[in-house]
Amino acid sequence: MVSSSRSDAQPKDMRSWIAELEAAGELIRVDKPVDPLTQMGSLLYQCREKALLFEKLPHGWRALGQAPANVRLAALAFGATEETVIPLVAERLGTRIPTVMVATGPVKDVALKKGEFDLTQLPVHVAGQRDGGPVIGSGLVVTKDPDTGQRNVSFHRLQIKGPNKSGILLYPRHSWKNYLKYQARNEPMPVAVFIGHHPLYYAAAATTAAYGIDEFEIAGGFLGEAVRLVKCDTVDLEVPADAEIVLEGHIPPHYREEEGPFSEFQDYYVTGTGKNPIVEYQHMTRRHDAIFKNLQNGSEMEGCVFHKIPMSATIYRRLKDVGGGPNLHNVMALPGIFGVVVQMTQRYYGEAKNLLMAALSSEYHHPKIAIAVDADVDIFNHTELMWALTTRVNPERDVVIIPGTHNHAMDASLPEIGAPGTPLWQRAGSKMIIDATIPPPADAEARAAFERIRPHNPQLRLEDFAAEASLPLVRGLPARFFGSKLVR
Ligand SMILES: Cc1cc2nc3c(=O)[nH]c(=O)nc-3n(C[C@H](O)[C@H](O)[C@H](O)COP(=O)(O)O)c2cc1C
Ligand SMILES: [Mn+2]
Repeated sequence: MVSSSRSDAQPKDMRSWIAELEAAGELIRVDKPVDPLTQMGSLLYQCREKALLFEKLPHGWRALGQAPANVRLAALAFGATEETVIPLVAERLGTRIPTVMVATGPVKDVALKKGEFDLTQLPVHVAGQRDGGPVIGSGLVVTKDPDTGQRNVSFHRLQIKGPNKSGILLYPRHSWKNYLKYQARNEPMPVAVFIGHHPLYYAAAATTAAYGIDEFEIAGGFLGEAVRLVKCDTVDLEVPADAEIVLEGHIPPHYREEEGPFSEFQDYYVTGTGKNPIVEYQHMTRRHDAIFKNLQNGSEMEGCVFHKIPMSATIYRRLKDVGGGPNLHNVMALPGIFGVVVQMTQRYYGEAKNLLMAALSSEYHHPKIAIAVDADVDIFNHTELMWALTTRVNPERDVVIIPGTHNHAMDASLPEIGAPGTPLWQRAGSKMIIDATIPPPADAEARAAFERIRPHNPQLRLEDFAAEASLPLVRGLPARFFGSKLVR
């Protein structure tokens, strides 16, 4: 269906998101000049509570970063809270909305041919001291399966290598699979990269679903509205009409070049570095007053937030039917995202281990360690998590190691097999489950040993008794002290 007029309701885009952040008091405007090559990475890396809008960048650019800076801000984009966002996203993963084609859109305001644009003039930043160069971290890459025409959308780091050339890291998933098909035909793979949009597009692109599922339909489900697509000018691909910038290009077959190092999601530089493919760009379109998007990785940075939400929600969705419907409360990826915590109340002895095994073999390659805890453990407070691990675990019974598994190829703690850019690339390792749950409610007697201490009057406030006692004094207290709804 092609409709030429814009719908009455303004589509959700990066501008509506900036307005939403500002209204919520979650946006910091940086009005001093910032150099993306030497200064921006440092500013992004220390801004973990709020989003940053850089207003004075070289060549007149503005750019958004750390938006979302953390799970709390990601929850805001979904209209949820830190505690409710994962069950909500798990539900929305079940409602994909078909895309609509439109004749044109804001991203077509300006069209620039090869020679008329220069990637080195964009405000692309260098994230860390040892990075190989400036890297577009916010480019969402659209490709197609050449056999079926099925679309795929995913994140890929794009290291700037010239006015119309970048590197690309293709981790062995769907766009790598598409690329291998083009390579077998000895043909370049057409790509379209869009930069700058509503964060739910980014969350959808970071979702690992079945091969053949269109991540734009997942984005529609997340947004609660159909994604509006326009045709690219020089490749047979479609991109969001309401993005800020689009680059059109192709990845030549068989060709590889040195790429990396790059400040990655685990907070390390080197994984994935090596001989990787490149992208050559022949066309750019953008809004008249396009706003750039900078995205920095690191264990607790924006890049990891985009991993955490769909990964946790996908695992939640997988676990909710294990054994006919467990009493599952929440799932959350841990820092560095090779671990995941499952919050549940066991119905039967041993049920936690059943769920943990499923958590380690989902759509996602990352999780290596899965931990189960009860509802009274605040999973967003890692002091609470460490407390549960040390006071609720009998190691010989509750810790199980599964040797000889396939693990994430960018987990530096495991031996690497093959090299990036080749079909053999992987890490062979092992996985671990830790059951830190307490006995099920059906065994009330055994469970009683784990009843947590509570003072007589948890509703009393120290500041009502001593004027100098202010909130920071109680910040470390678990949410349950205040009668959180998690207490069961
Ligand atoms: C911030 C961020 C950066 C990422 N960078 C890359 C990358 O450089 N290369 C890559 O192959 N995957 C990268 N990913 C992971 C993929 O986008 C993600 O796994 C996605 O689900 C893959 O899509 P697919 O399941 O359609 O293959 C990144 C994810 C995020 C959130
Ligand atoms: Mn995919």
